Amino acid sequence: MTTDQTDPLFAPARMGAIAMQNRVLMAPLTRNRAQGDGVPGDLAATYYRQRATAGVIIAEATQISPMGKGYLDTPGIHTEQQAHAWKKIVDGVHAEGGKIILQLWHVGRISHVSLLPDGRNPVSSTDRAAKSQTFTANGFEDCSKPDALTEEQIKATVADYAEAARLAKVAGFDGIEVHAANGYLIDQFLQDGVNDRTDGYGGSTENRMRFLKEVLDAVADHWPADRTGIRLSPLGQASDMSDSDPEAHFAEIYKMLNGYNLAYLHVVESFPGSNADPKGADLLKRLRKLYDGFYIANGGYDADSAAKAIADGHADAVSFGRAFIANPDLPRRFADGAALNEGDQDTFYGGGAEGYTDYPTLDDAEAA
Ligand code: 8OZ
Repeated sequence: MTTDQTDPLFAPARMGAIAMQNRVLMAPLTRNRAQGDGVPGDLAATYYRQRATAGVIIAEATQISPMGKGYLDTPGIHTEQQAHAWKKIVDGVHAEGGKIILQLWHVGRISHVSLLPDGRNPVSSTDRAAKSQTFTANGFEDCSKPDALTEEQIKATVADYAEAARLAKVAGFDGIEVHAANGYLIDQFLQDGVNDRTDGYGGSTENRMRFLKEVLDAVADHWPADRTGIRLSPLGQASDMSDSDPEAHFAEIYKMLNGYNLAYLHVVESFPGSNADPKGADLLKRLRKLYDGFYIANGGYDADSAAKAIADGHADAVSFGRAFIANPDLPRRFADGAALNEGDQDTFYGGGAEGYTDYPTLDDAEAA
């Protein structure tokens, strides 16, 4: 790899009001190292600060309410204490000249009664259980059967998004990303493989988009559109997700999003362990042409293919997950054509500093 080939990755860019030093973004990564009360710890501050050379960091999925939690030890953004802990993380990234966005998350039915307040059932668009598993104090367990949200509970959940957005502002983030991908609550409304409602939130594309639109309108109470992004996974089958006609459905969603003038659309294009289906890649390219704004591609890219996607006009930036876990200085490694550290899967989820804050930079490796 010559430096020239990766030049597109290092052209400065702006998405909405957020300026970035390069187009190598850090994808949101669930690491399960928060405390039981959803307060991110000091190690998280070190971890994110080490990765501040990313064009922008999109911090890990963070539950907007106690009912939005679906895995052990994920962080939250629904208490002042959590916001305060996040502020320390944000300040550290800013001190290094970096940018950091918070991903707002509600898992919906991808949860387990043991993780929820008073052992309550998870909530969803449906009362059908996900054929999927989640990670609890007892290891992997089947997802619990959910209750379908009533219209009143939908309103309260939308209000939870607004309050979480307010707290993200208190924490000083550069922006927020609404997590509408990967089979979680918003996706459970969007896609008809799950959404079986017969009220105004089910059936037509217009109805299935309603919850998402209400969430986007609610977070707009606290954040301008040009600091708000969204993540979608039109072809994702994670967490028992599917749609009968993803191309037609997501075409309408992308066009609807044009009207919001968001900072960006972030698309999970492929998934670790799944073989890239060329038909899927074509579909995603056709969909992308319908979106007018800044587009972040994610999944299965390396430096070369990311630079090519930008040069070809498919993407404006590319986010990297696994590569950023193991390479805190990933943009520099791409620029230098340097070798990458390999990530250790055993320490992806849960644990302490090992596999979290101890991956060496090129400078560390030279000094050693
Ligand atoms: C991996 C493990 C747990 C959660 C996602 C938030 O897929 C996640 C997630 C990923 O968006």
